Amino acid sequence: MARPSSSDYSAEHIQVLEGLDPVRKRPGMYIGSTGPTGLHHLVWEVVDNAVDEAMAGVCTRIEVTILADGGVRVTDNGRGIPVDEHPQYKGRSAAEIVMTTLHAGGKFGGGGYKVSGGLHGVGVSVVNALSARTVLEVDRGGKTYRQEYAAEKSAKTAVRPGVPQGKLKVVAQSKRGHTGTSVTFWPDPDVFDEIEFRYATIAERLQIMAFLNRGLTIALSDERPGHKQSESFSFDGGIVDFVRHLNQSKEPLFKDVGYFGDKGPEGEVEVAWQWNTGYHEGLHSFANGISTTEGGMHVEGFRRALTQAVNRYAKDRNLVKGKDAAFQGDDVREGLTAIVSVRLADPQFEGQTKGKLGNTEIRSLVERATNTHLTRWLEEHPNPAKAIVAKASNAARARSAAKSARDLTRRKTALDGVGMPDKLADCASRDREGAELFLVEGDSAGGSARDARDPKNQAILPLRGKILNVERASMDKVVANTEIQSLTAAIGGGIGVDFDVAKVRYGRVIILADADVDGGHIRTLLITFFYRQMTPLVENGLLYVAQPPLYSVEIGGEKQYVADDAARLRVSEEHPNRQLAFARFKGLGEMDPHELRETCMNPATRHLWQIDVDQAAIADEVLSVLMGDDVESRRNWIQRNAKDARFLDV
Ligand code: 0RA
Repeated sequence: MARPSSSDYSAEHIQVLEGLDPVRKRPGMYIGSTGPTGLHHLVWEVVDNAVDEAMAGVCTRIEVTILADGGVRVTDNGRGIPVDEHPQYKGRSAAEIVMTTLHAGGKFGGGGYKVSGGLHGVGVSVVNALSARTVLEVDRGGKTYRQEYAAEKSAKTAVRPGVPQGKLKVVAQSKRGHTGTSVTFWPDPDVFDEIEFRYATIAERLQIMAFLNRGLTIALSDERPGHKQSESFSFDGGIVDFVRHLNQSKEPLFKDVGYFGDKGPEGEVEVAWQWNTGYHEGLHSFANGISTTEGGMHVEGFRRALTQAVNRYAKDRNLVKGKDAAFQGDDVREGLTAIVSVRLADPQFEGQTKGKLGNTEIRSLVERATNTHLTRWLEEHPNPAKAIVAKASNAARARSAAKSARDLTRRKTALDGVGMPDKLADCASRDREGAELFLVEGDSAGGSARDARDPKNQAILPLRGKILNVERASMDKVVANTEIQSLTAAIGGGIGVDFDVAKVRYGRVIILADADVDGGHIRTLLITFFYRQMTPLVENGLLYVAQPPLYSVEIGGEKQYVADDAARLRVSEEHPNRQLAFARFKGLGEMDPHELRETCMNPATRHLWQIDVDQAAIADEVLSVLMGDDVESRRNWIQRNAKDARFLDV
């Protein structure tokens, strides 16, 4: 994947030219959407171009600025876009061609400027096409060049995107020996649903880019009034620092972070790893700096070699006994945090969200390299190696214990109704569509809920206290927990890898917990449980949270329910001339059946939140990452990251 030296590049390499109209007509084809994701793609596109320069070894610093007027500037100290006249276009500079023609960007023919993948690498011209105004500045050959572009709109003709407002001109002498490119753009409000950039979104991505490109400095600053902030990312350890960062809030199993880098004709691979004492696999993979959330060939190669290397190590040293001694992949990866980053010339992104790397040749490269380097690392790090083997042994034991426990639950629930938990007050109807299961905190609230329900189609299962934090427990403990067993039996679809959403006995599973902080914690625990152990239940939209009010108040002889303190404030403001007497509910158990029915159970009057996968992931994150932090920073995190997660109320 070696790239030609900078002298190989010049204007004649730029090829395949097409105007910008198609981008304007179908923006989604080029940037995915015209929502916030697409808007931020504009930034990624320009930054990717700058990072390409860094990968070529000719750029050390990238600055991203969100300007006070809402535009974004990306400046790098790379070679600068070529400014000489383009051979096919007399009188037009190569830079102008790069900015105003499709597929001309950093992409060159056979001679090979590196091609980024997926939605990226479409070229900086796409950014120009979707901006109201763009300014290019290039430092090269001792001079500073500048050209401006604009979307020209008139009543008579269709919009003409990215039209040069004059030629590329020398505007100054550049600083001695300095080269680089600066692209400033103002997204066109006629294209995007909204044009407000999110600092946190940009910061998160720039940090990942800095992790993936060791030694590169990426600075971000926000100059918008009321948003003023800045930070700079630079990691001498690269993905080793990335792994440390991910394991920061966890308990590492040993202090070393393993690392290797290797290359072959297929491309380059870098891997870093460390285990923590938890039970989840945190494997993050990238291809050409783009996150491959669905995995792919690089991940397959790594997993296969990892399982083999650890098994070989354990067997050679007689660390495992018995005939079924071999670890499965899952056993070895329990508690693993790892980064797999590959670079290749022609990445094929596949799968539903184009998040899966399809290049088979990269699988053998990663597998071969992992086998060699990880095997050596295990030999050279005997204490970490023994800790990894011990952890995998425990995982294997837990896996078989969990399987027996699951088999037991399955036998118990094999016949309809038989083996249902004693405390389940089931509903009469066996029509799954209309049937609802309420999970209620505590026996006393369970009693109230039973009185308030419609026994035809509403079932009640009281749960005692806080259920296990599935983030902190191994699978065998999860399956052995009695509350989880009743839950699993009542729902009827099994648990974990065996879960079958077609067997679920209810059309809705509704979490009903108090409106206070403890209730919030119970909701978070339960949502995380469903997210981890009954994922399709969440994916199919069967999980809900009921929102019991915190107050009731009498206004003009009519009783109103008030969800929370914010709502209480609103109600007070709506009735400035009245002294309102808000009565606070201490808990669900204190509501009379009528109140409980009206607010949580009667479909005509209750308020339910449907929990989708994104929201469930937030709950999961709260438990896995943030439980050590104080309530205030957890709230801030949720506010920044969740669309709406008031139901968590941590
Ligand atoms: C085409 C050719 C070369 C560099 C670039 C484009 C380039 C594009 C962008 C966009 C943002 N920053 C950029 N930096 C470089 C090769 C340059 C050479 O031959 O010296």
